[in-house]
Amino acid sequence: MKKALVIGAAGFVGSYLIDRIQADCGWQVDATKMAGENFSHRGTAVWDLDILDRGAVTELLDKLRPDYIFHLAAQSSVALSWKEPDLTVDVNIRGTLHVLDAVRGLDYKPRVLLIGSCEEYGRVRPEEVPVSEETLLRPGNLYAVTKACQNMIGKIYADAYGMDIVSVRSFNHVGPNQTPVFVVADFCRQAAEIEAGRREPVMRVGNLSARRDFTDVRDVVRAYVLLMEHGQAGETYNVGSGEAVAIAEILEKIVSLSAAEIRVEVDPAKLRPIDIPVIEADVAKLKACCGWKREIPLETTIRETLEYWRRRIAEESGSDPSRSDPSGSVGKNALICGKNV
Ligand code: A2R
Repeated sequence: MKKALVIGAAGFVGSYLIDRIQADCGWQVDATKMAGENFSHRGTAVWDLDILDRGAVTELLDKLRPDYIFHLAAQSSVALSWKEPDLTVDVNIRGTLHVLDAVRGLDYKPRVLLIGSCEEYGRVRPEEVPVSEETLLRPGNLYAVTKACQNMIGKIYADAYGMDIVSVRSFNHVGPNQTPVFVVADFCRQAAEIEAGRREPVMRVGNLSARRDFTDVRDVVRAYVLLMEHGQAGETYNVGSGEAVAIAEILEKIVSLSAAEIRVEVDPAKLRPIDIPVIEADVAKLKACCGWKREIPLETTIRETLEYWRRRIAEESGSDPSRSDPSGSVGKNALICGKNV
């Protein structure tokens, strides 16, 4: 039986990815987490691993000898990268180097999938949208720089050492269980807290005009598995829906799904030092490689994410979520988001 290793499985994507691998591939799955993290998954052996510990990475790979390595471990927040530049550079660049060097030292050639980001494209010009993999990288923040660097290291290792490395640039992925550092989860949590009476009826938002390409995390991990099976070594593939949506539209959808009266206010703390107006994926290369296309509409993802936060807030406060929205999920008070900003 083939063996897959998911490095950094305790984050948002890990469980979804393992579910997909188990459903589609029949591979044995091992996973790693940080020592302080709580993570378990049915049918999966979980190992503690800090990718900054070069020796530990080598030791684990020698022991497990996986055929497929999904490298998810990262400092994945743009916002945190402004506050913790050392950590971001260390984990995303040095940590990746440790993984690739450990793979290089093996006496066989596992396939590695490196997970990059649309942020690598950075200050995309209007004529470059939708963004293909060949677009010049102009990273606009430190997280983006580290992911661009990871991608380049992957390419160098694939070419120089003949390693079997495939890279992706993932556009925004969303869904239940994402940390509210990210925008859809943040808005859904705020809406659920307002419905539950746990905060004043004001949604605090950052830059609403930015347009981003959002894909359900379950569609994203399906692309990862397909690329692991069919991607070309040394190549990079965009993973996204191919359709950018304004943050304002997402906010409007969430507010319209909410049972509560919600006012919208800009919170200066949520405005990033540099923001980029539009990022949208050209996914022709991904489609040509493995026939992937989005299956879950954004509206479904938003609805499920809001439901997730309602359940979570209700669990935290020991109350029944149906009391705040007797109709189920669709609310009555749609609000034009720009209006109150
Ligand atoms: O930062 P934590 O404690 O949440 O842990 C994250 C973990 N991680 C590490 N793992 C091993 N050694 C390290 N030195 C280290 N530092 C952080 O990687 C977290 O459990 C995992 C990444 O999960 P998330 O931050 O939730 O990212 P997500 O959404 O699962 O995305 C996975 C990949 C990343 O490469 C993103 O940059 C890309 O997809 O969008």
